[in-house]
Amino acid sequence: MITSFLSNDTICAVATPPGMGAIAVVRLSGPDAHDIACSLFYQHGKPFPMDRIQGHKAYFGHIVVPESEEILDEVLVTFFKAPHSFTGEDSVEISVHGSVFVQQRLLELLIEKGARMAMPGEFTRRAFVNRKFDLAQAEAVADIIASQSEAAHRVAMNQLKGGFSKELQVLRSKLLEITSLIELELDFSEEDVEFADRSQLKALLDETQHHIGQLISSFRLGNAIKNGIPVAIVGETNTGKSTLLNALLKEDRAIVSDIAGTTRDTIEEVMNLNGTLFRFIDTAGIRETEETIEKIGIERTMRKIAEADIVLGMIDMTQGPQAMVEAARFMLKKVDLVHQTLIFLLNKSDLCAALGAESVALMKNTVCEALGEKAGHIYIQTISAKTGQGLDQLRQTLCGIEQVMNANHDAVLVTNVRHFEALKHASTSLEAVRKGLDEGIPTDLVAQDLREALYYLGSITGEITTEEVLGSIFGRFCIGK
Ligand SMILES: Nc1nc2c(ncn2[C@@H]2O[C@H](COP(=O)(O)OP(=O)(O)OP(=O)(O)O)[C@@H](O)[C@H]2O)c(=O)[nH]1
Ligand SMILES: [Mg+2]
Repeated sequence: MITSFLSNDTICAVATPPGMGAIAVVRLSGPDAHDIACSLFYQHGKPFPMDRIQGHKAYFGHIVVPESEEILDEVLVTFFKAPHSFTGEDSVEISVHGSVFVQQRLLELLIEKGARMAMPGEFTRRAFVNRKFDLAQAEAVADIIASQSEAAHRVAMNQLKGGFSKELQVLRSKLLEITSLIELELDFSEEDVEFADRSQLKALLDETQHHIGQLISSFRLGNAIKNGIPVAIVGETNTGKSTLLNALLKEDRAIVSDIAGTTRDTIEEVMNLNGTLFRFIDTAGIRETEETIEKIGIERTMRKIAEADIVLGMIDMTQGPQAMVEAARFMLKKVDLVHQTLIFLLNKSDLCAALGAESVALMKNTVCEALGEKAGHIYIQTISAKTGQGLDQLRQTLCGIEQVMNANHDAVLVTNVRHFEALKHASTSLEAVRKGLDEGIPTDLVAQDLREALYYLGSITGEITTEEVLGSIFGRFCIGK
């Protein structure tokens, strides 16, 4: 039987992670939550009377199996009265000892008394339905649970507190203002008169478009904070890219060999450095090849270079100056220095320590020749991925770059792909509005594009939404959340 998400029955689930722990929390929410809990919760050998329930208060007692009157566990029960709960419904949290048996048995008892097992995300979904928060905030709950770094947590927390939703409200009211100006024209369209002040309309439109544009461009940083700043390790074959990935991770993640073309596919691993997530991407070495699979791997390398915020350009110092210069020139052409940071890593310093300073100078010259003034944005370091020489300095450089990237951290950041897509759609619709106004397209058609923009903004906070969207968002939550 498929139970509707919107049904108004009482649901239960274990809210703590699966398995054994010191304690576990079983959650109950819905119209019968208090009734069901009181039928199992005893104090001083007697069922806890419903009329003694006070919201936000924890009571110590026992869960008693009704037929046998056996005590299942010593528990702490916290009651919440609607609407003052996470879900907005009457709710109960029962803290039991963390035995898997106790958790399971308690769930069975709750179900016997009329509750039903919650589906993934159903508690949060009820909170959304009861307007405890909007959809963007509900998604922030999932992000907080998943956050692996201080920065990711901070961004998610800001979204939960409504920072992003407020921003959207501002945009929405601007769009409504534009709509009302356009509708004024529509009302008088019979008389073929342009009533609205077109310059005011266009200025408002540009302002809104600029605001949306800022949110769209914040996604690159928002996404980097949430999923790790993408750092692509690229270079010719056998330069030591996989050795570097393994050294940074301190584990043998990627296969290392002296055969050129060992890495075929990209390998990604996330690592927390000083509270910041970095997503290191080891790539297939770049060389001329006719081999089909290796070619696909190299194409993928090129895509990963484009997606990265930081590119680690690996160069094998033992190759000699000519090859080094060529490799550096190749990478300088591939990296977009406006949006990306390039770090040249001159590897295998253990084999030619004496050449270190000379190699760095050679790279500096090459970079200066290619870029002139802009050369300052490029880092050059010698390392030995094998012995670990220079890795600490590399970590420091990465953290330093992250600090610069995060300098304007107070701004609201878009971190969610769904929001990013919706904003891009809204922006396209607004572009059409602007074009329509410029080209004198009939006002009712322009109004249609405007409604579309409003629709996309509304879809972010869930004012306008479909069952399918809700299902896919809440389905990704775990049971009990
Ligand atoms: N001496 C020395 N050898 C290294 C160093 N880094 C890598 N190597 C060796 O260089 C060879 C190639 O290393 P990999 O890490 O597989 O190189 P790669 O760049 O991933 O190569 P592909 O995957 O083929 O593109 C291996 O034999 C490594 O042991 C280093 O710092 N010093
Ligand atoms: Mg490799």
